[in-house]
Amino acid sequence: MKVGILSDTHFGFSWGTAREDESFSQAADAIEKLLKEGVDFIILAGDVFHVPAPPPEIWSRAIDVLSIAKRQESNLKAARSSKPVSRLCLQGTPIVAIHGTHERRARKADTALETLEKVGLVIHLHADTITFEKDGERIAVHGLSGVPEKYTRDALKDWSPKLVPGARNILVLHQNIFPFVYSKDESAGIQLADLPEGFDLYIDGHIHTPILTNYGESPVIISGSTVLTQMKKGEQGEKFCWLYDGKVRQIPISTRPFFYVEVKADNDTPTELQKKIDDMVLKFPKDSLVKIKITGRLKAGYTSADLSFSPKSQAIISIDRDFETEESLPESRPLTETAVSLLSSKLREMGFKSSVDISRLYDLLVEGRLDEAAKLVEEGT
Ligand SMILES: [Mn+2]
Repeated sequence: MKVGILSDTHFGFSWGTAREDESFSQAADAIEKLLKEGVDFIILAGDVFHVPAPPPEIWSRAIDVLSIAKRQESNLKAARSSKPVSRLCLQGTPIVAIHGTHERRARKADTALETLEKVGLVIHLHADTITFEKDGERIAVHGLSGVPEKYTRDALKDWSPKLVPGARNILVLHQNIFPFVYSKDESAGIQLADLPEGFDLYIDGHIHTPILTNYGESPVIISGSTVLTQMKKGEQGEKFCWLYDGKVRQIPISTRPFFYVEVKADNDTPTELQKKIDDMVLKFPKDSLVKIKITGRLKAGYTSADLSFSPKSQAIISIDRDFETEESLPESRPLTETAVSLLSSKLREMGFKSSVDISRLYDLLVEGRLDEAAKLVEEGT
């Protein structure tokens, strides 16, 4: 059997901007390439959508993309699974998906992936295992959807996925794994050595830069995103989908070209700096993505607040004006994590006990389930 792998499609990323098609077209390219390779099923390792409750127009585009896999029949059987799997889900080339940090909702609310599962577009795993069979060969996919980083270790321990004998076993996660973290401001709940042993392949979503490494004898695929969400220097490389048939192969996907450039302000006035940038941006191809990081210093008396230009270019330009500090804040840390950490520190200041599950409290507040939120607070104080 051949397995296709992709992750972090972030459907709906940059919706309403010049980049709104990218998340869909690049994921579609990945799925089409995998089908062309004749994969029997596809693993999608989380952050399928960019937001937990996308509007109908994003659903519509996402359904178009995921339906591509329905066009090619792979005649798989689900030999065994820890949850019921409808026949609809097995039609075409099945997509097995876990949800990520961007789709997480309050404990009892459906994630977008549960809805996709109801219409047969994905098989959603959360601490679940499904074993596929074809021509006497078996592959077991064990998936744990994204959990807050500090609970990764406990979630893995509580679940304790059991290897299926006589099958190739694949473990799928959506977590930070040290040292392959998302940004230096984020923590990782586990390192490679904390992964359960004995799987033939490990797949991790969440980290947007693709990495292929090893855990013991087994490959670890950090799939990387299919769309560029961060515009960091390290993200200038290619984006991939992956093939696994006992061996691992990367397949580059067609992406919008991205360039990261640094421009040094050498005691320039804003007008002088603008001229430098205007001249430089001319060389970038139409519709490419360019991030300009300004370094150095402006002429005395000027600050970055005096820079208000938008250079004329056929490329899509984004300028980092915050150049007095060398390192800027991470741009794309999921908003939820920032909000939860703010809420957590505020509550601690107010004397809340650490036993309150802040992450759950936040989810309940966002969902407007105030009675349950109040109950949770009472329990924890
Ligand atoms: Mn992601």
